[in-house]
Amino acid sequence: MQSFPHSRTIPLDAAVLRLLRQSPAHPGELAAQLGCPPRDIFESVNRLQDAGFDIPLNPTLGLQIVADPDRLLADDILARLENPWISDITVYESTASTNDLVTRRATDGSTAPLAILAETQTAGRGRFGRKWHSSPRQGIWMSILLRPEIPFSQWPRLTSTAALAIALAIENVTKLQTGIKWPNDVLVHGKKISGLLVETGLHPAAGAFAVLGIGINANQTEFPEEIRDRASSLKLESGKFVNRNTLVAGILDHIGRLLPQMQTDFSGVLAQISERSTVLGKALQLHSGGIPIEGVAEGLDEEGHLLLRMQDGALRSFSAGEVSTRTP
Ligand code: BT5
Repeated sequence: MQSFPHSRTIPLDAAVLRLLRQSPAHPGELAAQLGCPPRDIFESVNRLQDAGFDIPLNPTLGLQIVADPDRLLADDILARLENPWISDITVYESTASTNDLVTRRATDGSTAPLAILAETQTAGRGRFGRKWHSSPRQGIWMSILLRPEIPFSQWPRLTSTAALAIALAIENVTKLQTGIKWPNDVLVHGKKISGLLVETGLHPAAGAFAVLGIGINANQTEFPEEIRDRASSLKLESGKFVNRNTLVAGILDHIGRLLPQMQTDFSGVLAQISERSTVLGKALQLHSGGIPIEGVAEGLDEEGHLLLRMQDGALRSFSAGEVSTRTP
């Protein structure tokens, strides 16, 4: 069995899952590896079986994971993380909005990075108070508490950085090509798979915080009438069921890697976004409250703002809004 340096920085059940994913093992081997009595391993395996894993004990090979449950599980996400920058992960069966739960943790004074997921949201929201459909057990509805160490004026970088993390994780897990629609959507084959909602707040002692809300359609096979023409899921686009814990771990790994880059080399992040942009070079209408503005998207500036060439030849930069392709 391979060495396992982080084994006890994560909970026992996560550590057991991680070791068993490397290779089947006998309970005694796991106990020795994890520095605990064999009885703890049996109890852990019982808990994992109760959570829906199928882990039979083969007399020759030992314990082996033969089936994973289709449930979001904090231990399974932790077991799959390669970058242990985040360790506080909680999964709820149902909540109004995971952004609200994380905001509450932040206003209660939590400082460490943490993530909250729910199998469904009863009042999931998008930008401008719009509804976000969060069907039970088919998607990823997740919010992350972050305190970026950059000036507050640069915090909008978070939205683009998270969009890139989602795009990269989707590409790794599904092999699909992704598009990033400025500023906060990830598309596959032109349809919306994922949306981002970044909200900020202030705690008197702990300071400013950001709540990064991520919605991803993973395994839906149908959508409500009002979004059917624009929305899709990874399963519909790839034809394959997606293990959501694998995708969550992939997103968290990419976020953990990209956050430092966002602080020191944001142009490197932007270059990867530009490669995937679905708007650059296109004639667009931008809605940001008030009269829609028309122009051609020429690029992203150093803060990720959209640069639009106006009809009078001027180049203007926009930090937020909703874009649609202009029909002549
Ligand atoms: C977004 O807003 O795209 C941000 C969505 C963020 C959702 C996450 S889930 C976890 C966390 N908790 C929350 O309560 N929210 C965050 P926006 O760009 O405003 O897009 C909203 C629009 O997308 C809606 O008006 C619909 O047209 C469409 N839409 C709604 N649900 C969708 C879905 N599941 N898939 C694709 N499009 C959807």
